[in-house]
Amino acid sequence: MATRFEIDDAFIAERNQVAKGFLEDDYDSLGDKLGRNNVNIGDLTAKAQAFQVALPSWGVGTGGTRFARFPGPGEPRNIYEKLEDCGTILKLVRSTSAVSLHIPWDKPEDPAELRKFARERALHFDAMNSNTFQDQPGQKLSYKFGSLTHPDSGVRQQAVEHNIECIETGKILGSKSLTVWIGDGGNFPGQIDPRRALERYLESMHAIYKALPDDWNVFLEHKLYEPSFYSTVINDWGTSYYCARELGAKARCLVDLGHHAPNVNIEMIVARLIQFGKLGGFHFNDSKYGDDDLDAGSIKPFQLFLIFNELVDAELSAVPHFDPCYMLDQSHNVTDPIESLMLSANELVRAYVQAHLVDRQGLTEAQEECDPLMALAILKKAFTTDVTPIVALARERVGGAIDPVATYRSSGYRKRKAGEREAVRASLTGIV
Ligand code: LRH
Ligand code: MN
Repeated sequence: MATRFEIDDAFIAERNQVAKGFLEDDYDSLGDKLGRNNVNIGDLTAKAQAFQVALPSWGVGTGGTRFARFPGPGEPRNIYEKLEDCGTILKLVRSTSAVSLHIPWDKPEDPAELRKFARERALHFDAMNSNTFQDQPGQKLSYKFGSLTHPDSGVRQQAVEHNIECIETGKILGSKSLTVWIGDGGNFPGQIDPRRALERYLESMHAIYKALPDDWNVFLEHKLYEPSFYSTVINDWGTSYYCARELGAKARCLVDLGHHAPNVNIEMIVARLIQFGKLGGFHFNDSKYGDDDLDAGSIKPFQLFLIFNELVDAELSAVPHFDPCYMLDQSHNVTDPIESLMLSANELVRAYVQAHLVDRQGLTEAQEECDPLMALAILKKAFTTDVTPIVALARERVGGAIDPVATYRSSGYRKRKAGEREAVRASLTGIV
């Protein structure tokens, strides 16, 4: 088998020598500045080093829209090449050791072999994602009019069996959770009976829930619209929360940032789900209009910070059973997916570290004394603190790259992969 080109640690260390420049000076002066507010930069750096976010296997290929997809050079053609690219991202940013698979897009012929291949690249598997929003070749019954909520019990049963198959594959891969997002809904008033559809969703989900091992979770992912454009069965967090409660302790809600109407206060939804003990995890991305699946922190970085402000507040106040799964879910239509995923992972680390800078006692006092201006000023002080030296040194100290994109580009990895991987035919439309 042809050797697969990889970026080695020595190359990263050599590039870091070049990039190190004033990083340590910047780090020390930031340390002095934070020290004046009794904030220990070493503790923050350790927190940054410990932060992990899972990569979406479907995110390392070039994404597209219904209009077109413009594949880039050296596209991964199968799950092994996708894991290669995930391994490269991990080497450079060190905060992405888990990969979330999508079935059947990534259905492994030999799950045990895939697990071994991943482990050789220090990767493990996060949530499995089922897919009953597309019809597969040879599939008996179509999901055109729904899946877990379809009027035909045969279609519902087929969709339940697919989810159970995802659990069985996940058990061999070492995954501990299943994410269920369904596009079920209608394009016309009257097409779907909302109450009957939700009853069928719960009936189907109870069957899937029964198949979960004791130490697994199932994440319910709500979405306002698309592919249905009039009504969606699991359209908002309230419906998702109700269902997670109905199903049981192993069922929790997954918040995809792009699945809400414009201007919805997502950090409030996060605070609610934390308080209700049902926050299962996130699909981080960003958006301007709809479910745009843009790079996390690229459009609304303050919203991302406010979400992490709620998460860190819960972490510091030791909310019981608080251990949400962090995943990226993005579509990279015009950038190199590896570069976008690296920068997005760093944006999450940045928001997490900044949220740890919030003067929580001061914030509570401002809230209790009805001093809104001081409350906002305290949040803004943390959000406007440039923590780049912490995020970069946290990477460097665990063997990552100080400047991941510059190191990646100077490695020639993409060009080398283009050589190794025969050109992928430009498919006309759709996500990888
Ligand atoms: C639906 C969604 C879901 C995935 C898919 C790739 O919009 O966010 O999480 O299954 O994207
Ligand atoms: Mn998602």
